[in-house]
Amino acid sequence: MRKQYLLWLALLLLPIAVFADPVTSWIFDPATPVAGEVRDTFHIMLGLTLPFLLLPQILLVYAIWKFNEKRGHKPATFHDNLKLEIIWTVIPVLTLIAISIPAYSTLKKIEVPPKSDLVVEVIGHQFFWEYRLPKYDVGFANEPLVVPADKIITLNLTSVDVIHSWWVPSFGVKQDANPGRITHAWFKAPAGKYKGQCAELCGPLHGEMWIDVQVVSDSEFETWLESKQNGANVAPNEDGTHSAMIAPAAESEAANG
Ligand SMILES: [Cu+2]
Repeated sequence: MRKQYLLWLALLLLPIAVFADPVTSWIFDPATPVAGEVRDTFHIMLGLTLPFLLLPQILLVYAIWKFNEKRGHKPATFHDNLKLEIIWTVIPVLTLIAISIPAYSTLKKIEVPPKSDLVVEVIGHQFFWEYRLPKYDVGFANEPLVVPADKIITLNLTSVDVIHSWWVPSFGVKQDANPGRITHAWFKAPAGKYKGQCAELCGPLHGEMWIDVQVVSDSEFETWLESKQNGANVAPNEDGTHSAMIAPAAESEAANG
C-alpha cells in the first residue's frame, strides 16, 4: 500500500520537475512568436484530445460498476448501432480537421522564415556545437552563440559526424543537424540568455551538448564581433584542419552510428 502512495506522489511531482527545468520550461516562457504559437497549438490539441482519453475511461469504469455480474446483471445480447457508429466516426474526424488548422499554420511559420537579417551556420560535433557567421567571417565552437536582438536569425544546420538536433525550447526551434545535408530554422528573440540542448541521442556525451544563446543589443553585438574578429576564431578539427560546411561523404558514412 505504501509503495502505491509513493508511485502516485512521483507521478504528481513529475510535471513540477519537468516545468522547473530551465530547458523544458518553454510552456511558460515562449520567447519568440513561433514558440508562442507552438505552445498555443499544444494547448488546443490537449483541450481537443483529452476528452477522447477521459470519456471512454469514465464510461468503462461506470460500466464495470453498473453492469457487474455479481450484482445480478444478465449480459445484453444486442449488437450494432449504426447511429452511434456514425457519431463516433464523425466527431473524431471533425476534431482532427480542427487540430490540423492551427497545426499547419504553425508549421508554415516554422518552415518559411521571413527575410534573413543574419545567417548562422550551426555544425554539430560529437559532442559540441560549432557556429559560423559567414557574413562577418567569424567562427567558434563550444561557447555561447551571440546574436542581435529582434532580428531575423536564420540557421543553416549540418553535422560532421552523426545526427544531432539543435533545440532551444523558448525559441520554438528543434531542428535536426544531419551529416551531408543542410536543414533550416529561424528565430527572432528579445534580448536575454536562452538555454537548450542536443535533442537527438548522438553518443555517450549527448547529455553534455548544451546550447547557450545570448541575444544582445546591436552595440553589444558589435563589441562581441570585434573581439571575435581580432582572434583566430575558427575552431579547428581534431586533426588541425578546418572542416568544410558539408562533411565529405566518406567521413559521414563512417560515422553513421
Ligand atoms: Cu548531439
